[in-house]
Amino acid sequence: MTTQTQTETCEAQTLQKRRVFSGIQPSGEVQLGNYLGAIKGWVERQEEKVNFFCLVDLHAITVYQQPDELLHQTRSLAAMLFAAGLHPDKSTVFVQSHVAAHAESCWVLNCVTPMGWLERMTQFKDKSARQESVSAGLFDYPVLMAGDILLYDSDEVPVGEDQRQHVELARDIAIRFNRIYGDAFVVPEPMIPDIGARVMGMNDPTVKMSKSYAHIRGHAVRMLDEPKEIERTVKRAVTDSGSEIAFSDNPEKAGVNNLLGIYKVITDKSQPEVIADFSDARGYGELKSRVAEVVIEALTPIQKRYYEYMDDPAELDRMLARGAEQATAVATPKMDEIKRLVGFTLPQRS
Ligand code: AQP
Repeated sequence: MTTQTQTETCEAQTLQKRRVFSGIQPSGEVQLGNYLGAIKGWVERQEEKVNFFCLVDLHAITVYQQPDELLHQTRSLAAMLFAAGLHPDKSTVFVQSHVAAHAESCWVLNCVTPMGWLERMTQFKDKSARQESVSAGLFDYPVLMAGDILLYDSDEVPVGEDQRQHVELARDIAIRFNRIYGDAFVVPEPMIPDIGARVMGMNDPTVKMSKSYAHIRGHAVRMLDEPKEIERTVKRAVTDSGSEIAFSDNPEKAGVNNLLGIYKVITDKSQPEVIADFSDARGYGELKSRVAEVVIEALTPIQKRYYEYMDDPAELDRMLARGAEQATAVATPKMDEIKRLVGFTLPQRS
């Protein structure tokens, strides 16, 4: 094959690949739910798609973040994503505030989004109930997220169940904009994993495991927890007074169901295989020990690579700069298209 034919084949393959966008907030220590519900799937499918993965720092400040901590958390999250297996040759990994089009698109989309749509968002209701003072940014969070997704003509948005409503809102906003101003946006689809979509708190299996609760003892397995800490958290996980180890929708069995779900996603086994693995288990104590074992086994190599990245901040900055450049090359022309459709004048560029 000539070099030109090779390049053409490569471009044709890239054109056929579906585009994926997803984001994660540098709003605290990454927890097992973020990994199993989102990051693990991003890594496993990065070969098949054209990927944009964004560290959404603009979203993070919708709830106050101590500035020094935000700075650390953003670098730490980048190191974690690369350590988990995102590769800069296969995925564009970048920081949201490095690409100006994200904030710009949010403003334009704000002006086509009815307030009533935002008032229905359950995450806003949950998060605002926990704040003393609720920012306009928190209310507007889903519109910024719509801008993130739509700027990249994303076909798919892989997220955990908690973000489904926001992706559906992004679809509605795209359809409304296209109808008012003309076809600018691809209407994206949420991609929610069957299991792992909602990892629940170890201390309370009725509440989603969350970075914001990660400081509460026993709530989360954090990605950087040492093996002993992971073991302690899993062994203390709330279960029930029974002894049956089975997948179940029964709210009383939510703790056991959560542990089995974690085991299933980490080991990539089917439900019958998981149940077979525990056929000889003597009670929940043994279930917990084995779940802790597979979690530790999965996280240990990620932690090792994480610390290697954190030891080389200059390299981490270079990787993020490369991601920002690639993302800007896609987002800026899209933003220009949006501006033209809305009727804005575009400044002359040299
Ligand atoms: N418990 C979870 N189970 C499955 N998936 C989860 N995700 C988060 N928690 C779970 C998924 O992780 C991705 C990144 O999440 P995010 O940082 O954008 O915000 P979030 O959904 O609000 O996650 P947290 O951990 O609860 O953060 P805070 O506490 O800061 O709000 C998303 O795909 C999400 O679905």
